[in-house]
Amino acid sequence: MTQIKLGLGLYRHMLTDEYFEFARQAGCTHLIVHLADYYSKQIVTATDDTSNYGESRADEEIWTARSMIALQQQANRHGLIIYGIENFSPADWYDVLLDGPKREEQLAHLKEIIRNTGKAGIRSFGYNFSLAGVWGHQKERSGRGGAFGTCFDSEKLKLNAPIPKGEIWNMTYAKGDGTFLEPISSQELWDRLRRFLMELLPVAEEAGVELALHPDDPPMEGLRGMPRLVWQPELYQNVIDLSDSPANKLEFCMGSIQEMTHGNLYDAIRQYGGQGRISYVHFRNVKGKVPKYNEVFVDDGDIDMLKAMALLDQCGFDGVVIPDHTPEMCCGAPWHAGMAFALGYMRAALQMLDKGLGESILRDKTSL
Ligand SMILES: [Mn+2]
Repeated sequence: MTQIKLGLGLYRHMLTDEYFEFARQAGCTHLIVHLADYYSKQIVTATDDTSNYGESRADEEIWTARSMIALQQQANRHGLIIYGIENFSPADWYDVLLDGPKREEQLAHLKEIIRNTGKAGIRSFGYNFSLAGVWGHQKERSGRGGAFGTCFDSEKLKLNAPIPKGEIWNMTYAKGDGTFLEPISSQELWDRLRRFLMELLPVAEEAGVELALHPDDPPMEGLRGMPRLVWQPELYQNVIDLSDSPANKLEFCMGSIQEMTHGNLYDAIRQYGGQGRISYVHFRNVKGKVPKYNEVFVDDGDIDMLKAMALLDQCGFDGVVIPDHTPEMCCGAPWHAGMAFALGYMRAALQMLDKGLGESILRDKTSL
């Protein structure tokens, strides 16, 4: 039997009994939840490159042990386990990212959040150490049959549009003064990540929580005048090499890694899965690479997803796979239909592994 677990990612407004029932009905046993308080516009239009996702507000209550334990219990009542939380709220850690005056105070709060995550029996905490964040995506009817999917085309963007002060991760945390963030070097950003991990990893280890880094999405070397950290597959190794703590893990986004121009996804699964460093997986497919790609249905992209799942299993990966974004299907419930389609495919892939078909999938000459 494969130890890989099927999960669904839910945004904060989806943390309700109805969404939990939907996940369980689709065969999920685990959830990855977003608690950060943001109301995302999701997509930045081609011409509107200073628009942001909205406001980020600090919300103490959602991050308390009491609140997280209650959420875990609510999921448990539906036969689900909350496996991970994805993303800090920008309002809670902007000065950790920017090395600003509130860094110490915010680090103390992040440590408290990690301790509470452990108290709620949540194994993983996904984070994205980025200044520009996920930026420049558009949504077009580019999926099979005209489905709405997320696209990236660097030619349609002002790639170096500077980030206004008061904004991080496309979100406003404070009123700006009309000026912009000063560019920093790649080395400076790596140093900020290292200092963040040195502070947080001992706390995470003690709490029984893994800190799992998402690669850059889109995986560009620079964006909005700022460097990026993991924009090629080999750069993930630098993150691992920063600390051998068992809490130092990866939020392995197959889509983002496939979009990178170096290497290939299968070797990345062997390399990082083989080191036991994958905490959980964003199981999504894509056509194309940087500087132009489209996110597509799970069975319709450049990745042989059955091979990817078999490789994860062969590495002994025992964490959760979730669909991540998926094209929306034209119907009364576009998000649900897209997710149900992806989950059905993933469930079939896991059942094939249970039947011992992983080896033959990996031997199959037609696989990529
Ligand atoms: Mn992802």
